[in-house]
Amino acid sequence: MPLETNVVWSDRCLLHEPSAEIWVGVRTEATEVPARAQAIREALVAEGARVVDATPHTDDALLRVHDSALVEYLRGAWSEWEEAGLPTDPGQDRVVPYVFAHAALMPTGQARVPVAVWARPGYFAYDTMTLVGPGTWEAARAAADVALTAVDHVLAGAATAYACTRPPGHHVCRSVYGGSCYLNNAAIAAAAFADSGARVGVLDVDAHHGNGTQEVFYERSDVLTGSVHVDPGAGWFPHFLGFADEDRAGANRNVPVAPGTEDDGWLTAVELLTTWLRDVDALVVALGVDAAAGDPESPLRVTTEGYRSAGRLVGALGRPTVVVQEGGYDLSRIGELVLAFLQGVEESRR
Ligand code: SP5
Ligand code: ZN
Repeated sequence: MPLETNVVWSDRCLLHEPSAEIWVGVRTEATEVPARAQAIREALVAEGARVVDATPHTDDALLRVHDSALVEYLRGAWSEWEEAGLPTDPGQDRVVPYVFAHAALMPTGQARVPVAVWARPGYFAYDTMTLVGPGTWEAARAAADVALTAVDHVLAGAATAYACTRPPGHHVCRSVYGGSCYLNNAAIAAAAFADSGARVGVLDVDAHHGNGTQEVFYERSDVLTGSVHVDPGAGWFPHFLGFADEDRAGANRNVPVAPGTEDDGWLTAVELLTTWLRDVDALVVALGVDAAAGDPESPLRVTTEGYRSAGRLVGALGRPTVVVQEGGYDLSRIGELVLAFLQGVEESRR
């Protein structure tokens, strides 16, 4: 039986080429590469999925989630870097911070955006791994359109839509970016649903805590955010966030799991969150498949069948659902993992 869920796509998402990640000061090979999206698309098309192009949306939808200063910075970051000559002197071909606007520097107030082009990224980025190059803005902006188009499909009556977003988004806060992410696609989708009057749930199954989505909706009771992820207390990104005690007004739920967790433990956590989200009107799934065994960026050991079961739990909620792609870095497995999840969703809807 062919996959019924439409794949929302934009070729522009391929334009971001991070080239590297600066990790502990060392330039290491990038993992969040364009081939990820192509591998997913191929696997879904091979199962008969229909690919639909994203339609343009205005910046208004982005500004429901992000500070305009962040959006404007990202829009111009590459060109101001290039115009300042930094690609030739000192020879850095990607925008990368060297100083950071650490909160403890500013006991009496907010930092100013620095005037030096080389200092500006440290106001908006919170790590050195998330590089900006010539195509980064166009790709990130296209990914937001992909997520918003998927919401349109569901609001028009589709049970589920899959947003093949890249670069990913769930580590981006209202005003700062990081974690290989630039705009928070899942949060933008959730805010669009909420604007239609729905009470929204975000279920984040990426191997890493969805810290950006948590921060964006922390003060909002109309959007519930739940995340299952490898325990930051065991030494994993995003390190500062993702602990179980971050729930405030009952609108956020974190379920950290130990490194090495397999299907049973992970699915117990997923089910705890789907049960918690059972009364929402609409659901956004932040679908990272980096929790899979063998993924280079996480120590979790979920199988393809585990992702299928997670999809079944989501489908069983019977809610209008937008699935937004997040992480997943094993190019040989990423397609089958996403496919299994989407098949699981469809199976329990039948
Ligand atoms: C969207 C998403 O899954 N972002 C996760 C980013 C987590 N990156 C943490 C990187 C930690 C160091 N990785 C070492 C490999 C060097 N390339
Ligand atoms: Zn991840």
